Amino acid sequence: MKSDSVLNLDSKNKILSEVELIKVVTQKEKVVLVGNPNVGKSLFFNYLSGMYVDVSNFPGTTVSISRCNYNNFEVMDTPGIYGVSSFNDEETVARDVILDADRILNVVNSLHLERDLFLTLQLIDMGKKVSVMLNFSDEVKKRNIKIDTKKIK
Ligand SMILES: Nc1nc2c(ncn2[C@@H]2O[C@H](COP(=O)(O)OP(=O)(O)OP(=O)(O)O)[C@@H](O)[C@H]2O)c(=O)[nH]1
Ligand SMILES: [Mg+2]
Repeated sequence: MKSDSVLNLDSKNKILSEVELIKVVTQKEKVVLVGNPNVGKSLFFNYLSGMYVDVSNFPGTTVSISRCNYNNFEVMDTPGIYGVSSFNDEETVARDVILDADRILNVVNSLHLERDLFLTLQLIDMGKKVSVMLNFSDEVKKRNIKIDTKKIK
């Protein structure tokens, strides 16, 4: 064997740590849009994605999941759900995608906070990082409703 093809332990470790570093740099953070039906998840997803969207059925189901890249994030759009208790295919798929996510962007309809925050509590209980996006702010403004966002935190 030629001497230049033999690596000592130090060089092997150096290469391995560089591979790990490359993995960290290239792996995008997975952000998943989650929320009740018709809260505006896809509208926001379309805004982020521009053109390049990959839509595929979740394995073994007819439920479709859309993916796109946005800056350093891989963003996924999920079907609308009221809970994550695997009551139907949509909930099962959403739960699996959530479990694999780094961060959840929970879209809520600000006019239906009492209904929508039920799912928010379930998401927080799953132990994920959850950010809540208060959508339908135009309707809130029109109706002169004031939301105390500090209380939601
Ligand atoms: N007025 C108003 N309408 C909105 C807003 N966001 C979304 N919509 C409308 O709400 C409807 C549903 O939006 P989608 O983006 O399809 O909602 P979704 O959460 O993806 O729905 P599902 O995938 O069926 O769960 C559409 O007609 C949107 O144009 C908003 O902030 N204000
Ligand atoms: Mg949608």
